[in-house]
Amino acid sequence: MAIERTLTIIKPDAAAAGHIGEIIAALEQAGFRILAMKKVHLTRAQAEGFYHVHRGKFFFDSLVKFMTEGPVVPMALEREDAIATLRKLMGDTNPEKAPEGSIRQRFGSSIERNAIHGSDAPETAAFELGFFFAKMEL
Ligand code: 3AN
Repeated sequence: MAIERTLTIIKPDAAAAGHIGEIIAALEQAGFRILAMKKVHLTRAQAEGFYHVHRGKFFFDSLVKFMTEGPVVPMALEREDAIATLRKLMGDTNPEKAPEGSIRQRFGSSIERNAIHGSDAPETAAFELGFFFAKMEL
């Protein structure tokens, strides 16, 4: 397996609830190296741009509202098989279906307010890393 990069975001629910440290600890314990990290409060236009693939879906407006309600913590992560490993560590989109011990099971409260984002494929990882970080930051 090759070393890969992926983008994660600690979402506004988990950031506001004081779970940033615990989520970073879980990521580091799982072998992820943090290449870059920031704390930002997204504008509506930025959240719409980040989630452009979901435009038109019934949950789009609500998702954008949620993602702009408070600061988020995007991070560029690196490890072997990073994309699939992070998705496994996060658990199902719906925290009720996420395995015991996964980040969404521990910190998520609904299918929308699910604590963490992780890129789902190499192409999306490339887009999402570039959305938050300049080349010289990585
Ligand atoms: P994932 O984050 O697990 O890849 P996506 O990409 O299908 O899930 O959805 C992006 C985000 O949209 C989710 N993290 C969640 O916050 C929200 N979302 C997805 N499906 C729903 C839904 N059925 N109802 C409300 N929000 C949803």
